[in-house]
Amino acid sequence: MLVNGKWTADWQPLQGHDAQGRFLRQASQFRNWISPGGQRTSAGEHGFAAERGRYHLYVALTCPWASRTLMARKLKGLGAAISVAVVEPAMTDQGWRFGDYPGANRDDVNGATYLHEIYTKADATYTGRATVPLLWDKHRQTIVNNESADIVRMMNSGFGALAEDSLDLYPVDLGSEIDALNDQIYERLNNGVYRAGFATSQAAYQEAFWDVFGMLDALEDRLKDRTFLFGDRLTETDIRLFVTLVRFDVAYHGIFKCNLRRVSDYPLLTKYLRRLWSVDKIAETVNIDHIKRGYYSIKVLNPTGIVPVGPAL
Ligand SMILES: N[C@@H](CCC(=O)N[C@@H](CS)C(=O)NCC(=O)O)C(=O)O
Repeated sequence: MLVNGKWTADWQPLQGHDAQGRFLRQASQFRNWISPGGQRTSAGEHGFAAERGRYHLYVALTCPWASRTLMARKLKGLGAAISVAVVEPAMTDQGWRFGDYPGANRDDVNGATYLHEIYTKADATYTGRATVPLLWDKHRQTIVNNESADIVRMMNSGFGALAEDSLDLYPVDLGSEIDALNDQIYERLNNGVYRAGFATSQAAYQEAFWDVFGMLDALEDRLKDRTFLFGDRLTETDIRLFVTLVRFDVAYHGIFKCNLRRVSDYPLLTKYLRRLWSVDKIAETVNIDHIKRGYYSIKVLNPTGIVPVGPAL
């Protein structure tokens, strides 16, 4: 991670732990907001106006949080307005790296080799992890935001006429229900798998493990009579669930020891996953090779770096 703008030690996936061995995630630090007129909205500085070609999104295809933002970009028709760069899937000892791995890019916008260079370009004294997703402003030469939940909402409503308006990922009438279900899915499933995978005590692992499968069971039940989580309308909550489901059998079941069941053992979740996969352009945001290679390159969990061949999909 970066400490006062300097890269320190080797990259470690372990972000932090409490006294019981529970995994703790770092809070995102850049929280500015893009809006049609550039006026300050809920957070951050003034002056990030929605303009075609001005913003650049850095992602890893292995990363579920980054993939949320890629999905929102596609669904909101912002592909031409917001450019993207993809880092290589395998973690290096200096974190995410740009390069020539198939499906990855060089950094044409900032000419960086490692993602952490972009954090220090924005803030020469930054202390924290150099995470994806990261939304960069080419005009002001700084980071707009590095929190995927914010970026998804910005893509939904911050780009005005540049975005597709036939799809509203956060309809006003569902706002509080979406927030409540997002919280449950985040805690028990999206981050639950990480809490299981990075636990450093048996008790913390088991606590997370049962959260994960309790949530999957509850979602299987919820989907009995619905196309999407809130009925016929696809919302941001579907995006947030999809990114975890699509990684589950190929990564979390193995490397994070979430192995009571696979998603493919849940008939309705499997149908739901296929349904979303076939929604226009969503499949383009998924790269199973990057997902497997990325997770299985986490040395503390897999010292040999061997990537499993299966499962058959
Ligand atoms: N709160 C962030 C979390 C992002 C995050 O943890 N990204 C991971 C990849 S899945 C990362 O870049 N980790 C690098 C590191 O921790 O050094 C978000 O949702 O945007």
